[in-house]
Amino acid sequence: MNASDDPLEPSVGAAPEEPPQFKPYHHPAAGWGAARSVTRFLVSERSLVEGPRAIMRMNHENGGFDCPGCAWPDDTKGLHLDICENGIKHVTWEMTGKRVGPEFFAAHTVTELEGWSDFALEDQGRLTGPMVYDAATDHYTPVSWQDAFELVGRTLRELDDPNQAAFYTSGRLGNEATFLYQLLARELGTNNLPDCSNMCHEASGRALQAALGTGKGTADLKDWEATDALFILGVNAASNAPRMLTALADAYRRGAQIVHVNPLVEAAATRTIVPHEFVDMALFKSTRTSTLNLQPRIGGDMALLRGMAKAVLDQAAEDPKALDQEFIDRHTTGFAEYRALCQATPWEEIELQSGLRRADILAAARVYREADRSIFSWCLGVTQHEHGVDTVREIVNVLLLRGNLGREGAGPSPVRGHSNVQGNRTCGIDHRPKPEFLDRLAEVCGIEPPREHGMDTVATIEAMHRGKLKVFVGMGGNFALAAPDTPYTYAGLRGCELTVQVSTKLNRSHVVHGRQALILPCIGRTEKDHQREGVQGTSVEDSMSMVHLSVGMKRPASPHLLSEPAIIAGIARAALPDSGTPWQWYVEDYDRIRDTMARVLDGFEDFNRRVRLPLGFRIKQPARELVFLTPSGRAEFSAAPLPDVVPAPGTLALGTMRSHDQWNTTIYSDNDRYRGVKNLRTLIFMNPDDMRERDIAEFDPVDVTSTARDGSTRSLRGYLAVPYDIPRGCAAGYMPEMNVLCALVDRSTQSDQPIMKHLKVTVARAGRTV
Ligand SMILES: Nc1nc2c(c(=O)[nH]1)N[C@H]1C(S)=C(S)[C@@H](COP(=O)(O)OP(=O)(O)OC[C@H]3O[C@@H](n4cnc5c(=O)[nH]c(N)nc54)[C@H](O)[C@@H]3O)O[C@H]1N2
Ligand SMILES: Nc1nc2c(c(=O)[nH]1)N[C@H]1C(S)=C(S)[C@@H](COP(=O)(O)OP(=O)(O)OC[C@H]3O[C@@H](n4cnc5c(=O)[nH]c(N)nc54)[C@H](O)[C@@H]3O)O[C@H]1N2
Ligand SMILES: [Mo]
Repeated sequence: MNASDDPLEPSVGAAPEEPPQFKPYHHPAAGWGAARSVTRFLVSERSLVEGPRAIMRMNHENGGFDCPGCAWPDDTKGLHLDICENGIKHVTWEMTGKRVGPEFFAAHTVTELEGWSDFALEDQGRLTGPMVYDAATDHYTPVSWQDAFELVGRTLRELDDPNQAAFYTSGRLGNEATFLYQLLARELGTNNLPDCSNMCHEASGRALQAALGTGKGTADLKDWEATDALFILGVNAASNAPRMLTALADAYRRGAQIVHVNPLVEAAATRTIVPHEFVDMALFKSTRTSTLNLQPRIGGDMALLRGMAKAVLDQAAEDPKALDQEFIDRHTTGFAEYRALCQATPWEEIELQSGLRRADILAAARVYREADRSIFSWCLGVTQHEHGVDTVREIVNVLLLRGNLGREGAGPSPVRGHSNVQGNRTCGIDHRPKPEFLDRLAEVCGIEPPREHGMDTVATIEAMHRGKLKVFVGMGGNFALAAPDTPYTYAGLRGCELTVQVSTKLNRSHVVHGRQALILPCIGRTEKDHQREGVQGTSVEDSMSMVHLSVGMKRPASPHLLSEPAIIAGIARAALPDSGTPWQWYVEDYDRIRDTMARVLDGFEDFNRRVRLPLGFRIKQPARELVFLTPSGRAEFSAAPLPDVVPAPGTLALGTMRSHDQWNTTIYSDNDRYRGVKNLRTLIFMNPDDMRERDIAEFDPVDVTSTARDGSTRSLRGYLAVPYDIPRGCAAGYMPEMNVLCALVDRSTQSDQPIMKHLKVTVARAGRTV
C-alpha cells in the first residue's frame, strides 16, 4: 500500500513523479550544492529579483530584518553576508509571488483540501485576507477583520472559565507581539500558553534553570571564537543551523578541537565550503569541521558524558589539574555525591548504554581535559528524550568539573530552534510563569494575572479530548502537524468550539479545525509594518541572548493583512471590552509596548534605546557572572542514575528528524541532499545488519509499528528502508510524518516533551507480521 493511502497517515511531501534515489553524499556542506539549490528555489518561487535584493538586507546591522530561518546569532563583527542556503529558502518562501485568496477558497471545499498534501497546501502561496469557515457550504469565506475579532471576542467572553481557551505560540513571533499576547491571555485569566518550545527545548530550559538558575545558555559567539574545544551533540547543523558551519570552520582553522556526537555522521561533521568566502567557493576549497566523530546509540549521550566525567575524575587522582577544584569549591554544590556516582558507575554499563567503546569515550575525555576552555552545544538529539533534562544536567556537570563557566570561551550553548523561540519565553510565553514575573506584570499593567500553572502543548491536546478546551488560538505555526499523535491531535482540534489560526500560508491546521474556524493572515518578518506613528520594527532574541530590532522592507503580500500586534489587539478589544490596557495605543507605536516591557522584564531596562544599537544588546545573565539564582546560590551538580536506553530484542529506537529541504512542517522538496536522498520522504534509515536480520533490502517497503508506554500500537505502512551508517538498534526518519507513531503518553516525565527522538518500534517487510 502506498504510504499515504490511509486517511490517518498525513501526506506531507511533494510526491514527485521521479523514482526515489539514495546515493551517499561526499561533497562538503554548503558550497556550490547549496548555491545551485538556492537558484532553483528562487526560480520556483518566482522571486529571482526580489529574493536576492531582500537577502542583501537580511541580518544587517542598522535596519535590516532578522532572518526568520533559525536562531543562530549574527556575526559579532557586523554582518555583511553571513547567509545560508536554508535562510535564503526560508525568506524566499515568505516572499513568494503566489497568492491564496477568496477565489481559491470558493473553488475548493475544506473536505476536498483535506485530501491535499501539506506540500500542495502551502504551495498555494500567501494568504491574502481573513476567512471564516462556513459549515453550511464547507467553504472558507471572506470575513471583515471587525467581524472576525467579534467572533473570537464573543466566544471567549461566553466561556464558563478562561482556562477553556489556549493560546499557542510558534517561535517566529516577535517580542512585542509576544508581550501583548501573554498579556491578553493573562488579562483574560489563563496561563494556558502552550508553545513549540514544549516540543523543542523545554528540557534544556528546565535543566539549566535547576543547575544554574537561568533557562538559557551562557556562551555567545565571542566565546565560540575563543574556545579550545567544541562538543556538538545531537544537532544537524548543516541543515538546521547552517551558519554554525562558519563558526566550525573558523574554529578548525584556529586549531580548536571539534567533537561531534550523533548516531548519524551529519554533513557538519565532515567538511564545508563557507558560502560567503568567495575565493573558497571559486576554488572549491573546503575546510574540515570536525576533529572527532562519535556515534552513540540513540539516547546514549548521557552515558557518554558520564564516562567523560569518570575519566576526568580518574585522571585527577594523578594530575590534580584535571579538575578545577577551586571553582568546584567556590561555586558549586553536590560535587561529592556526583563524584561518588561516577566512580560507582562501571565502564561496562557506560559502554553498553552509550553504545560506544571505552577507548572512544576516553578520546573525547582527553580532548576535554586538554582544552583550557570548552563549549558544549546541543539541540533536539539531546532534548527530545525521556531523560532529556538529566542529560542536559549531565552536560553542565561535565562543564563544572573544569570550571567551564563564567569565563571567555566556555559554557553551555544550546542551539535554539525557531528564530525567536527564546525571546518568546523571555517575554512571557510560559505556562509555568514565575511569581516574581506575575507580580511585576500585575503592578505595571494593572491586571490580576492567574497564579495557577497553565497547560503546555500535550496537556492542551488532552484537554481538547476531555472537552475542557473549547477555544484554540494558534499564533503562527502548524499545531495539527507539529504535535504528536497526529490522528488524536486532529480529533482534539475538531472537537473545539472555535479554532483561530494566525498564519502567513495555508497549512494543515486550517483544514483540521474546530466547529467554527478563522484564518487570520498576518504580515511576515520581511514586510513593512506601517502603523499610525510610522513604520515599526519588532525585536527578536537569538540563541545567545542577543536582542536586536528587525525591520521589514517589502510591501506586504496583500493590503488586507494586519501585523501580529494589531491582530492580538483586535482580539483583546473584542474579548475584554472593559480592559484598562491601551491596546490600540500600543499598536500605533511599538515603542510604547517596549516602554512597558522595560518595566516588566528583567534585563530590558532602557529597551528602546538599546535595541537600536547597531548590533542590539545582550540580556545580562547572572550565571555568566557566576551569580547563581538557584536555591543554594551555587551551581548545582546533579546525580541522576543512567537510564536504560538499550532497545529490547527485536525492537529499534527510532528518532524523527528534519530533512535538509524542509522547515519543520514546511516541505520544500522531497530531497535530503546531505544524506544522499532524492524524491523520497516516506523512508526509514536503518543499520544494514538490522535490515539483513529482517530480510529487508534497500527500498523494500516496510511497516513500522511503535509501541507506546500504555501498550497501544501505531503503524506507518509502506515506508521504504534505506541502509545507513547508524548504530545497530537505531533507526531514523522524518518528522512530521512520523508523528503518527508518537503517542501522546510518550512524553518525558522530566519535561513533558514528547519523546520524538526515541520511539520504540518494530520494522518488518510490508504486509508481514513481526
Ligand atoms: N532549515 C531548517 N532549519 C531549522 C529547522 C528546520 O526544520 N529546517 N527547524 C528549526 C527548529 S524549530 C529546531 S528545534 C532546530 C532543530 O535542529 P536539530 O536538532 O538539528 O533537528 P533534527 O532534524 O530533529 O535533528 C536532530 C539531530 O539529532 C540527531 N539525533 C537523534 N537522536 C539522537 C541522540 O539520541 N543523540 C544524539 N547525540 N543525536 C541524536 C539526529 O541524527 C539529527 O542529526 O532547527 C531549527 N532550524
Ligand atoms: N516528530 C517530531 N515532531 C516535531 C519535532 C520533531 O523533531 N519530531 N520538532 C518539534 C519542534 S522542535 C517544533 S519547534 C515544532 C514546530 O511547530 P510549529 O512552530 O507549530 O510549526 P512550523 O512548521 O514551524 O509552522 C509553520 C507555519 O507557520 C506559519 N508562519 C510562518 N511564518 C509566520 C509568521 O511570521 N507569522 C505567523 N503568524 N505565522 C507564520 C505558516 O502558516 C506556516 O505554515 O514541531 C515539533 N514537532
Ligand atoms: Mo524547535
